[in-house]
Amino acid sequence: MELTKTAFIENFKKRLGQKYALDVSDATDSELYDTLCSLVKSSYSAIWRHTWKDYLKENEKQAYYFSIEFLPGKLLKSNLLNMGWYQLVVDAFQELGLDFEKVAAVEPDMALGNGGLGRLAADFMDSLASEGYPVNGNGIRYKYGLFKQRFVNGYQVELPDEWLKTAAGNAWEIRRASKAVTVTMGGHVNLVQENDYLKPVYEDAILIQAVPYDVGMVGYHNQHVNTLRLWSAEIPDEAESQYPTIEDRRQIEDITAVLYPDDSNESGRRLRLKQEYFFVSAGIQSIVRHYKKYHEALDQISQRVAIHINDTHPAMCVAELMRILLDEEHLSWEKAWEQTVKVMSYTNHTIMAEALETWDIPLMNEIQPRILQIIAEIDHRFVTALAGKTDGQLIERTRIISGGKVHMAHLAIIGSHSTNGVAQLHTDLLESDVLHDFYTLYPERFNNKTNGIATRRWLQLANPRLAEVIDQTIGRNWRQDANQLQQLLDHQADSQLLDQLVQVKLANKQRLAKVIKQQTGVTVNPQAIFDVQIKRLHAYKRQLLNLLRIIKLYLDLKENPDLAIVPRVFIFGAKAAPSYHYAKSIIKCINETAALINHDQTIQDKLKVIFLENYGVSLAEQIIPAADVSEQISTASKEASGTSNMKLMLNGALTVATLDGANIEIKEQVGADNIFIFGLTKQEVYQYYQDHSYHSLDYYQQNPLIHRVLNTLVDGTIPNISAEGHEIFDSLTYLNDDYFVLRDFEAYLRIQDQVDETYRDQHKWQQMSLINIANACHFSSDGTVKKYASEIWNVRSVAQKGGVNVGYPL
Ligand code: T68
Repeated sequence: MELTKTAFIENFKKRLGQKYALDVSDATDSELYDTLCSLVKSSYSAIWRHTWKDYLKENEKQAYYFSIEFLPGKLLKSNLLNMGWYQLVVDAFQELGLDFEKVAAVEPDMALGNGGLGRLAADFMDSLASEGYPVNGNGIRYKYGLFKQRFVNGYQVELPDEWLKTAAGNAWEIRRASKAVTVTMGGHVNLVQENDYLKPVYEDAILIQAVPYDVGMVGYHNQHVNTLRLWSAEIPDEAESQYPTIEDRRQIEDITAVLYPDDSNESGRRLRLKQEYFFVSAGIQSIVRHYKKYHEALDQISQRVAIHINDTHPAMCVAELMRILLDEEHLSWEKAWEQTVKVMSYTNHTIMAEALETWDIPLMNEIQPRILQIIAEIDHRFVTALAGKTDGQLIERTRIISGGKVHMAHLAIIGSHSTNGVAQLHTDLLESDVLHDFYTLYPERFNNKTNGIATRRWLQLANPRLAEVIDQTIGRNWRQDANQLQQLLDHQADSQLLDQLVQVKLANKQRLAKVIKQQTGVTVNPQAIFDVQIKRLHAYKRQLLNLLRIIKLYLDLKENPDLAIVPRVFIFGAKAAPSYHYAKSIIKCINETAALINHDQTIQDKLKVIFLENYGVSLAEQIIPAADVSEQISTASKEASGTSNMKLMLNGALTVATLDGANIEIKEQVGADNIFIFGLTKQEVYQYYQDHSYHSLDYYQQNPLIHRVLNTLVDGTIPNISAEGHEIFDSLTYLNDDYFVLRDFEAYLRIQDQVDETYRDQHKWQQMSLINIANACHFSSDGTVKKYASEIWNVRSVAQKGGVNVGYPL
């Protein structure tokens, strides 16, 4: 049916009647939400079916993105936008006398990820569908998403995220019991000769039913819907009797119960390894089953299938595909290996050594003995092939099994044809340092794919005011093709446009000010600079550097209340891993500093510090459009890429940055004059590592300003932080300040003075802001996924971009 407002309203009322036997005026927000989702789903479902049937008809090569995390946030608005329904539905709701925003707010965030890695996977899914690529996601349907964060007396408290228990929790998923597969874990395995191959015989193994829940990934105006397949662990019907007690059953169901809340440091937990094998095995089995339905030759599978290993968590994909090709399909080792390497590709997201995953051999053996056997054989063949040809030490350093552990990154690199970093500097560091040995073995496998962000969510949806001003300036084509944003560069002298940017920012700041008031009770002045640092709480990201500067400003103002500073509202959003003690101490210190400053009458509006609870996708959508300053201040070399840096620039914030991760590429795009760069470079950091010449205690003892600021942590100036203050003080002084906070402090102060000075010249500021918005198109994930598709997976786009109106029918 043609999509008109009248038709929509008629259908909406009809569906509400069918589902709930209610009129619009009697329905709750939850019922209205559910009805709307149901209409949306019916519309895209027919297209969804065609999308994958067309893949088959055309014999398309498909790629599968394996990620232990996907962090989509809410999907209603994004689906409406991509379907071309958004404005129509808003108008229709208005006509019905309904509050669209209130109804949309019913949806819980789908928070099946920790941070950047999971959000990147979600932006990629949006871009892959919108660019018409035959690429599906494969992950875990956690019953509990990332914990909810509350502050109690300034401390982080974690609460469970029971997203599936809300009425609206599972509006988008389709449970596909018919596509379930069985995952085998534990027990023992013996190889028995049968005909001309060895057959594995499992003893005492546990059978787990993996049930897929599919979520449609709706492309932007192109009638293309991909699948995000999330697996849930259940007890197989035929094995019910094997699990008589609740405890037995729980052991199975626990596999997909909780998302591990650690963004980098989770240390060898048995359940985590089970999760990894569970979704890997389920995903690969279902891919092979699907492939076999339509193709015969498994020795050609790499021509039709690509599998992407997002960080090392799915690295067992290599061994699981080998297992199936060998044990179930009876390919020779050589043929199976050749195909596996061609199918697999891997992205590394961190250079932090402590975050590189390893597992104890006995644990791996306990979880899946056959997989350990296969990994051991891969390792053995790797060593044998290199023996005598290259330096023995290098072989020892690169082999998969050593020191009693299985090295997952080694498995991923050796078992795939492509290893990429997520920003140029990060890839350079992988090649020259962290993975240098592998780079000497396989230079051709290494490549860079700088991260990107979905401009649909992070501009069109999050910042409709800015989107409209852009429409008025350069037309609407940028909504299809983010590169068009560059046309904004022709309008730098358009003072009317610059004024409009001021108005947009102000309106967004007023909106955020309301959220702040509601959540914290603090009134902030929208005329002040909104200075934003939003990301996981981690020592290397240096929220502390920001905090020390805030303390310095506070001391300055106490000393000289008339000091003319540009008023600032410092806004933090960050969750700390529950086990990350130091990060939690930093949260406490920020919260206590905030309480001190916000309640000090003498400070007035000059300084406010706001730490918003429970940072996540939905909160980011409110904060980012309101930001003037973007804090990207990690120690050089530590942040693989960063993506909030890209989202904030897209929304016109100016970046204060170290030369780390993608900040370097942002600087290259906007030019050194349109970004505030400070601090140690990667070379300088590495030099310090080499010559050990950094002594942070000297900075405390010899620099009076640093002395004075650090003392506030331990002398009672900031109340209620006696333990945490000392802990942080010690880390920065006696423990030699791992992340060079004191070393970069003065440079940071200086660059922030420049920020103030620039802000005073609003014309200049808005020009810089415009240049940032225009150049953010270089960081559109549409562009990033195109490179993955052509340079790594070798898949092609099958849907034409829709032109203006390939919307979705009613
Ligand atoms: C981030 N990593 C990088 N990890 O830190 C960030 N880790 O620089 C980059 O922009 C982003 O990945 C995307 O490439 C993470 O977010 C995790 O969340 C994580 C989760 C589980 C285990 C390890």
